[in-house]
Amino acid sequence: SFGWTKYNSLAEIDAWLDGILAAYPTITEGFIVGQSYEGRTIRGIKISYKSNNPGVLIESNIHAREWITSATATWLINEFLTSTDELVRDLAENHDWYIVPVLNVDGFVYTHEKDRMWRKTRQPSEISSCIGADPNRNYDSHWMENEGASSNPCAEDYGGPKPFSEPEIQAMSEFVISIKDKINVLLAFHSYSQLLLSPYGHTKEEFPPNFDDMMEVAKAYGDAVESLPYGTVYRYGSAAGILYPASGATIDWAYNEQGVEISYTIEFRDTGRYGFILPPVHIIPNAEEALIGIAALLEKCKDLG
Ligand code: 0X9
Ligand code: ZN
Ligand code: ZN
Repeated sequence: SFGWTKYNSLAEIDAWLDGILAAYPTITEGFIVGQSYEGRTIRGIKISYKSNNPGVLIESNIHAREWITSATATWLINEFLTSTDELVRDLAENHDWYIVPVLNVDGFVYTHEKDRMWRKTRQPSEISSCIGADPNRNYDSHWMENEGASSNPCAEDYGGPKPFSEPEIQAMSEFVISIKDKINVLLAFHSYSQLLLSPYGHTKEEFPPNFDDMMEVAKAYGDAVESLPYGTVYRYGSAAGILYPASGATIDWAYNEQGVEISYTIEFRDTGRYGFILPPVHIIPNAEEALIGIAALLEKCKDLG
């Protein structure tokens, strides 16, 4: 059964989502991003308390093994709908939320049933017996440039045979385009390392025009997390600058090609002790950090105009 003291299967998440949509029919709306290679439905939920709110898009579990991301995304959905805390109510009611808890549905099911450490999609390659591409290298923005992805189908960061070759990423790109005039913030949930990563991903030689603003926004997130009693610390910078070059990622495509001005990768807990196999006792603390961090991030965006 569904809960946040354990990690849930895709079937459990889908059933829980159905329950939420049925319980909050006026505030929530289900949407379909598209179909995966194996024919699963990629689902999302819009939460909207009133019209003309600024929109925030959360993409989660694009990497199959990063289970803390969908656990956190579902916890946030629940908080936005049920919390009586004033900060959470303000956050929930003054934004329109578009949340995709599990984007890489095939990979996610595969991590539950076959290989806990699977990262990529599950679409076979035409040139190799290795399966899948890195969905976070498959967007059409500086695709495969600057050693930001591998052309080897067996590599974990294989960019795919062409941009948007993966049906999940083609579908997500169409969904982003369909709502891009309604959103100015995109948050891509990943794990692990406790980082806030801004564009650019494809080069560390250049920085985006609003880089200083994005760093202020990231600092606000990190400071908010540090205000909690857990002692968790986040570092921040551009993706290529403080992590490694990675081209064709969601946030870079949304920022570079679609004009989404605040576009962040958030790498959740931990810093490597457990890595992707983060024990479930971390779910709620991590989600609390995400909640207070996102609240501070959006508040800072508002201040900056
Ligand atoms: O490599 C990735 O895709 C992300 N790290 S992870 O360990 N979750 O795989 C980081 C992506 C950040 N880079 C860009 N946005 N370009
Ligand atoms: Zn380029
Ligand atoms: Zn990831």
